Amino acid sequence: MKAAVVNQACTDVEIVEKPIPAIGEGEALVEVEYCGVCHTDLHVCSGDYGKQPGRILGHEGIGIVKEIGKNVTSLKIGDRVSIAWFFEGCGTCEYCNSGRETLCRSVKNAGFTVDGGMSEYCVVTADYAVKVPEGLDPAQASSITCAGVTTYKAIKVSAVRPGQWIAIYGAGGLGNLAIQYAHNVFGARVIAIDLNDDKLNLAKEVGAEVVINAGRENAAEKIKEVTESGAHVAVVTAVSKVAFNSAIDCVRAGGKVVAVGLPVETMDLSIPRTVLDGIEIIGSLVGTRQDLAEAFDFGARGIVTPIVQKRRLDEVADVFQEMRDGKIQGRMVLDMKKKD
Ligand code: 8ID
Ligand code: ZN
Repeated sequence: MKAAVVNQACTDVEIVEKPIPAIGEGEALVEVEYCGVCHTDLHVCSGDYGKQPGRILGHEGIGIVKEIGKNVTSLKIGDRVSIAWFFEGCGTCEYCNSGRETLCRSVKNAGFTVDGGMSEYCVVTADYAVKVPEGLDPAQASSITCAGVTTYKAIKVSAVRPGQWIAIYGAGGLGNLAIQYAHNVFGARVIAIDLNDDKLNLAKEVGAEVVINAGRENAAEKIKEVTESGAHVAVVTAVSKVAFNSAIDCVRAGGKVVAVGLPVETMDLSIPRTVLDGIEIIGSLVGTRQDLAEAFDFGARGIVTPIVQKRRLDEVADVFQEMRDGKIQGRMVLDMKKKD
């Protein structure tokens, strides 16, 4: 089978030929249909969180179960399932047992610590693969498997209420879905901030009430002007500390900043600002299996519609470069069967 892996130098992605993996007890073999390209794949490829040469990338995988191992009761052959960053938890620790399984200290992450979905076949831990509901397009489901669930969860964590202002920094793959969940599911008023006008135009089309190009305007000042005293919450998906710092400045007293983007940098945090204005800064990591099931459901009912474009697996290096260059609208999804 063909697979997209981290190259030996940990500088880029490459396509290699690999044997179809064998499954063990509790596992299933999935024939992958689609796998979205997330900015996290770029970080993994560059060794930003530890070098993983030869690792099969991808954590926005969707495919069909072809084989099940011994003692699998949660899946059957023919089911359509996800291959997500939260690939498996231990199932017994304080995090797994308190609804915070993505923080499990022995977690396995697809496309990082175990082989992921940018491949014609992939092995999943059956009890951790979330089923895709009927009526949800599989290419769109792939984008919800990371971008969708991550932003849905981040907005949940922000506890924004209907009618409140939410600033979403970064209108890329995650940001576009964040806008849709914030507006269509949580009933919030959305301000989208990016550096790219095309992404901001698309942000408007999917529900942003106000858009700000942070390359031309001081985003925090503009947000304070529009909202009178600042946004109630900010969700940062941008891959830059500049955006994190602006997000802290843009929220009103008592506001929350939910950190989602993963640049390898530090943000500046004024202690008086944090204490005197009661600002909360919260990190949010993907979502649980239940969060993913909920995020899928909004997609299946047409309440959010991921914007996806299908590409061939052998175009993966081009897609990575387009992402580095900030040229992608919505999400590029690798289509394992696409030949033209
Ligand atoms: O669980 C998590 N926390 C999680 C899950 C998935 C992805 C975190 N991530 C991380 C990724 O690793 C990455 O660091 O979220 C970040 C965004 O992923 P993405 O949405 O897949 O990336 P993208 O499509 O390239 O979008 C990034 C956007 O940020 C804008 C870019 O123009 C682009 O539209 N941006 C940048 I870069 N700097 C900006 C700035 N200073 C900015 N927008 C506003 N201000
Ligand atoms: Zn991702």
